[in-house]
Amino acid sequence: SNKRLRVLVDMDGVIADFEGGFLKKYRARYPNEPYITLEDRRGFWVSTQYGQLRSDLCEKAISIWESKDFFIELEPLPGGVEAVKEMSKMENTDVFICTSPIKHYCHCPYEKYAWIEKHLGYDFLEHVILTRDKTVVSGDILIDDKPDIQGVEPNPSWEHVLFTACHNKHLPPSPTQRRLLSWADDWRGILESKRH
Ligand code: UMP
Repeated sequence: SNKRLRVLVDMDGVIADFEGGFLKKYRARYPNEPYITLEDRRGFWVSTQYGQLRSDLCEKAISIWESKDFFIELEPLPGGVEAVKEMSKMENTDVFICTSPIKHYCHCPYEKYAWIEKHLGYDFLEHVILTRDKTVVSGDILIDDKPDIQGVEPNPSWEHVLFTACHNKHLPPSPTQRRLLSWADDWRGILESKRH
């Protein structure tokens, strides 16, 4: 077919190192508190696992990503920015960054735009979708590290390709959910498969 392909790429845990940035700033701010290594991370919600470690650590974890400069200072994940630039230059391909801001909105939405401008360039701001509900966004593929993506639309148009992260790498393989192990994995092949 000659239809254009629309690719939605998540930000935190896919092109921006949320988990690494969190752990570094948590340990710096709370040097005497226990923490969870990236190797021991389980479950999408960092705050939930910290709350299970000790109940007061849930709000201490949240205080980290609610702080000014948390999102803008996240490091790019290996190969992510390069992959997004490459796919956006491909013929018949439209790429959007599709990311959920936290509800503590004073820094996060601004810093997400600033991160995109810094790493992908000013023109890429035309290709940013901030939404708390990705099911209402239409696309052919959504590359996202969250295992269960739900919202008001029960049948989203996109195929969710699970991007491997420290918190999801132990999940049993699903017969219905394809994975991208990293940006060194065959993302070009996944895009190609959706053009047929
Ligand atoms: N987030 C939380 N709590 C957590 C972990 C992440 O609120 O324990 C935030 C960070 C991101 C958002 O803003 O959730 C996840 O966005 P997506 O990766 O689903 O786009």
